[in-house]
Amino acid sequence: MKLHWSPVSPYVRKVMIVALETGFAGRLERVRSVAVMSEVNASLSADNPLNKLPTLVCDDGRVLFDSCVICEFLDPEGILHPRGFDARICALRRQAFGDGLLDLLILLRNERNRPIPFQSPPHLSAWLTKAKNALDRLEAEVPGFDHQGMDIGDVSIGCALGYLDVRFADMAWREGRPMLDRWEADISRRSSFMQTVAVVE
Ligand SMILES: N[C@@H](CCC(=O)N[C@@H](CS)C(=O)NCC(=O)O)C(=O)O
Repeated sequence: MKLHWSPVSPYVRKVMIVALETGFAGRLERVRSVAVMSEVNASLSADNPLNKLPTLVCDDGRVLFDSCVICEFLDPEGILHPRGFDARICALRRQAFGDGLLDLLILLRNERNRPIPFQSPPHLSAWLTKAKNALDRLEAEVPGFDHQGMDIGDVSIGCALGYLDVRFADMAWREGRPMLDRWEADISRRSSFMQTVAVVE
């Protein structure tokens, strides 16, 4: 299976963590692909017209995106995707929470990278406030996390926090959020997280 991959994409990291946890990592042929909002990557777009990472080309020719679909595909036994209804909704909600935070961070980063005269202060301010509100809510939710096992929600939230460390050190997200800080420190000691730490080229 061919995975359009990048060493710094947090959504790709989700997929790699799941693949390592479920035993599929060895079957993935990682192809270094570059995806940015302002350009079209012809070889990536040939597989995925949305031009997004991650994109998985299966051995039977099916092309899967986005990260949620790929993660589910790589977890046929439900190791990280609980089968029971309540546990499943809880895990999927937390996955949406982590992915939603990431979506905000990607928007912020793209806007920050534009030349200053073209940046939109209201958008920057609103996205930053929403990201901080999301982090505050996660801090409040940490006591309710299942601290024994790991599911797809943990993977997604862990990747969002890891991305903050890589791209938004100035946000100092750990300050005033001690429970989330400890939780992230714990999950980032897992082998699958350690093997997929972002590498900024
Ligand atoms: N919801 C998607 C988001 C994927 C995404 O936005 N990936 C970024 C890279 S980190 C991307 O491909 N950006 C290029 C673009 O939006 O054109 C997922 O979970 O896979």
